[in-house]
Amino acid sequence: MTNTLFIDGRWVPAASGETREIRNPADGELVGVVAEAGAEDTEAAIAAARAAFDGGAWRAVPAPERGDFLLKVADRLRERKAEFARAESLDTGKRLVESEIDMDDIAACFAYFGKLAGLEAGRLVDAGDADVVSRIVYEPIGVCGLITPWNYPLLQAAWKIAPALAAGNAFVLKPSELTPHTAILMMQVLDELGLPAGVANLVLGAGATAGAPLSSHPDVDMVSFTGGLETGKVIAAAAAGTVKKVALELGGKNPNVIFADADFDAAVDNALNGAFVHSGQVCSAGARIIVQDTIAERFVDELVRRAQGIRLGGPFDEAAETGPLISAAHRDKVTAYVEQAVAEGARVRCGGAWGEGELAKGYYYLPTVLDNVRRGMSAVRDEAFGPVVTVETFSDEDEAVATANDTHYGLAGAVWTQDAGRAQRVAGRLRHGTVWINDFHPYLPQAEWGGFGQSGVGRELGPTGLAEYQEAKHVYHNTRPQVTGWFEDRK
Ligand code: TXE
Repeated sequence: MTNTLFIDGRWVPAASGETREIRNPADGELVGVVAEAGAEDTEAAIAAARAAFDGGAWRAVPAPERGDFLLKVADRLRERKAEFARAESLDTGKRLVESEIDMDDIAACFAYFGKLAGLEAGRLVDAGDADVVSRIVYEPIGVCGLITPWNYPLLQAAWKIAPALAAGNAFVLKPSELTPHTAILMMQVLDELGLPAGVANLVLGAGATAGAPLSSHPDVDMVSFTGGLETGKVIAAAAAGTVKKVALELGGKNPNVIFADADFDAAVDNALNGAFVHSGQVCSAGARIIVQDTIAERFVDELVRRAQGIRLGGPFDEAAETGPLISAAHRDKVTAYVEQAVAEGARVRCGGAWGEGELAKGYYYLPTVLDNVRRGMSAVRDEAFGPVVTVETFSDEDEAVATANDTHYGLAGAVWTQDAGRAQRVAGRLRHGTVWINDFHPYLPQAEWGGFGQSGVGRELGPTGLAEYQEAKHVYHNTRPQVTGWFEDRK
């Protein structure tokens, strides 16, 4: 079926008739064929969203009822979890159990914004005048362009869709062209549950064609993007032309700082999780291990030993602990990244090669540990977005903090120590949007997520994640209007 674009409440093919094959990165098998939208399809979706928003069918629904709708979406996602998880694993190659966790998180995200939707209608402001009622109301922004990546396809979309709908907006979603299927299922759910036509629209296709109008079109009021830094810059520049609001989550080069007094086994184990879960294709991956010099040798030896034992395999291989990279092109990028690191002097302690044998059918890259690296090298500076971790060392707290903050990104970081005072001091000094103490990776729908520096602009999740999709309006009501006499009446 190629009627996979959802525009104005109808399932349609691309206007050009073009399609795209989606293949499982674990084995290259065909997963499905979907419509390949072009700019004209996206423009039709924007027009539908504009008409739906301006017509008011959704924004006029009282906020608590919009919240109830999101709670129903959460329920429906829980009912259809197995089907959604399977679709996500086929598109991404990630382990089924990881996709199942993603689906639980997505339902929790809808439930969180469902509950938040009706809580606050605004606030009163003391104008200092008994005859004035001054209040702030929060209104939807309008038409939102939502552009999402392939690593957590539906999760990233949910972080945008749920608050956008809670706030009363209309949207056009453009998921990654590599991973469209769960977005299709999501639109089915929104449609079945009775969202008015045109409020939610889906276009599938390449970024430069199907995605680009969402950042440049005058009828789009806000663009929210999660993806790579370079694409983020292109989108922000395009959005500047019509001064639309921009929210960006652009990944990170995230430090995992380990002091000598840390719980050694827990720190090693979580360093593996930080770097190699989903083969490192995680915006908050702990790709920079920064370990105190007194334990560095022992720590790296243990990390390498454990990394060499990680079992790779496809999404339905129950023995597999992590899966393939998303595409041949992405594996080539990771390969070139490691080659560049070696050319700059890094030492490959393990990995640095493609999977062989059965794994040769997919885009596997072995868990890779690089040491002998220095600040400033590309391997330490740039995101690999693959199963590659670098090891740097430090001697004291100041050096640990300076090293961890020496990045143009600033998404997330961790500190490992059993000294609670040091943990808090270091957490306070790290210039990153999330700081974990003695843990790695957990996030909560009620806690803001986003980056300092070039990791992005704005926050998702938490109350701020809803505010991103709202305009604040000040309503100033003078209940006793009088002549001011400012200008003399010369009649
Ligand atoms: O992402 P892109 P790519 C990083 C990671 C990775 C790099 C490139 O380092 O190696 O980005 O990955 C759409 N107008 N992250 O090329 O291009 C595109 O179709 C509008 C980090 O796969 O950023 C897709 O839907 N849209 C990241 C989305 O942008 C455009 C997750 C993301 O694709 C567009 C993924 C355009 N001109 C990669 N060009 C994270 N923050 O978690 C592309 N797109």
